Amino acid sequence: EYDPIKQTVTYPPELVINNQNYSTDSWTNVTPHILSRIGQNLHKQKHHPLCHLSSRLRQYFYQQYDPRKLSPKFSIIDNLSPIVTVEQNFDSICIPKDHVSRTKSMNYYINANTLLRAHTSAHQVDLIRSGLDAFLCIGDVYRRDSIDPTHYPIFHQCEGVQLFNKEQLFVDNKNVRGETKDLQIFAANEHRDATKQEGHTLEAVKLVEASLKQTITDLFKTLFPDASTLNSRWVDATFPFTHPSWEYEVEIDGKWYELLGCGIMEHHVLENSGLGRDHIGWAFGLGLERIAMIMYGIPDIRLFWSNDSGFLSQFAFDDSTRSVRYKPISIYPQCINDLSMWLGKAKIDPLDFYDLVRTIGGDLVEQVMLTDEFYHKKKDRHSQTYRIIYRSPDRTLTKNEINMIHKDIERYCIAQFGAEIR
Ligand code: FA5
Ligand code: MG
Repeated sequence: EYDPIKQTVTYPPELVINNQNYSTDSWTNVTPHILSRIGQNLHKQKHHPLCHLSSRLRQYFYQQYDPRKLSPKFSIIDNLSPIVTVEQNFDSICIPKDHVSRTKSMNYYINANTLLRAHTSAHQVDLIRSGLDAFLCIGDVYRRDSIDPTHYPIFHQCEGVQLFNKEQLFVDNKNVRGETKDLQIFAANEHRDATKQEGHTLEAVKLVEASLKQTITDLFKTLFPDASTLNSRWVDATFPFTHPSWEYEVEIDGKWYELLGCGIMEHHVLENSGLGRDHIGWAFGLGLERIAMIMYGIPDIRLFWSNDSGFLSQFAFDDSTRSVRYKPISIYPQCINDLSMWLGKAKIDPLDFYDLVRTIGGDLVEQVMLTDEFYHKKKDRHSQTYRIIYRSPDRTLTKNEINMIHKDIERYCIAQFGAEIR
């Protein structure tokens, strides 16, 4: 039996996922709601908007040919299992042992060693090891996160990586005798600063940066043909596995949206992949939902999981480059319910509360916020108020239906936290 709060007490000793057995332990925190979505592979479901977008990414990158191999330069991998090791998701790409992104409160762990990948970067090292020097890796990723119209605990990413050796990088920088021998990717005395890693020459870094930014900018021009109206910008960023790093943002209706993170790959990642001091490369990771929402005008991230024909039928066409705008069938009303409660000496971790609400309310929950929190000295008790906004993405909910869910949430809070509803 699943108990969203005292998860460890009630997990069976083993979970069976995709016919594989995984032992559970004190790290286990995957929820049934999440497990039920493994294997749905929206990015491969015919006519699904995420599948149309995947096809467009594929088409864009397949245009580039490797003149020596007479085959597309980029390999495209979209079928890797989302169940990965801690080594793959974090260690292999140099995420420090004490980094916050590793915590139970941010991830869905199956056990202390195994989790649902939090990003497609988990596969960088394996794919480079397998011999690839240019690839896309597309798949579902899982994170415990806030609840609102642009965040969902499962979304899809596309990782892109391109590596260059000296000949590939300096191909347009030959001297009059057709040689590149005076140019180097690596030099002994180079130190790390804001513009580059230790050991890298600035000229190599700048060429890779230009290739990365050119690729991304041109990709978005292709995805949004009327991009003259689309403002974009590069924002400096930090990732443990790239340096320097950037985020790419676009402006829609006066708001800036982050579409991807990217940068020059940390040389240690290439070393972990078995490469020596002869390659440099770029990597990016973009969110498919964010782009599809802009491309099709889809207002709510939960719609991607809708089985409603009113949604899916709007994408039932074969030509993925077709430009369509999503038309809401009608606007369904929101229903706002507050839950105020007295707790004991311990507060509820909002992330635990979000999981609880998502587990009980499923996709009928649009947004959850902690709206008030205080400590009453005399009573020696904490108080928390959460606002839960219910709305179905594709139908009108009845009052009764919402009340039943809301009452269930209250019951859990009473049973598990000794909460007293105010
Ligand atoms: C990453 O996941 C890095 N692995 C990206 C990367 C790859 C950087 C390679 C450098 C090199 P981030 O957590 O920012 O970074 O997520 C990347 C993109 O995924 C975001 O820009 C956004 O488009 C999307 N994304 C992130 N969180 C969510 C969410 N909760 N819901 C929907 N999309 C999301
Ligand atoms: Mg980010």
